[in-house]
Amino acid sequence: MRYYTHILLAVLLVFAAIPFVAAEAPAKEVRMTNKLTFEPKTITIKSGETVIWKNVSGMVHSATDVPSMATKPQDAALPRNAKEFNSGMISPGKDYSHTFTVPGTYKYFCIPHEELGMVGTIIVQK
Ligand SMILES: [Cu+2]
Repeated sequence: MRYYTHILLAVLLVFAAIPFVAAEAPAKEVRMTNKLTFEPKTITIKSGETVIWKNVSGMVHSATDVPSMATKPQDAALPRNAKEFNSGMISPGKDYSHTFTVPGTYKYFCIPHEELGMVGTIIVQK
């Protein structure tokens, strides 16, 4: 009888844990490529979701949304009240994550390749 009680307890624990696992949405992926692009270039997420930038190229990139660092003002934009973010240099094979909690449109760029057109957009919905 004790044996079955233990199994029952184990099953209950597994089911109790599922909502916690499901509550955390997987990060949306943006790849940084050898073609000096963010792929996809534009993504739409929901507020509270996380974007993970993966450097799948052989060179260093960044994901930067700091208007004062942009060569062209239109390459960096944030909703009012949103915090700037900057991955710094991401080496080949490395990644960087940022969680977006303020809805709106974010335009960001790669520091070494902004002038070569390496820019992206994230639309965060409520
Ligand atoms: Cu780049």
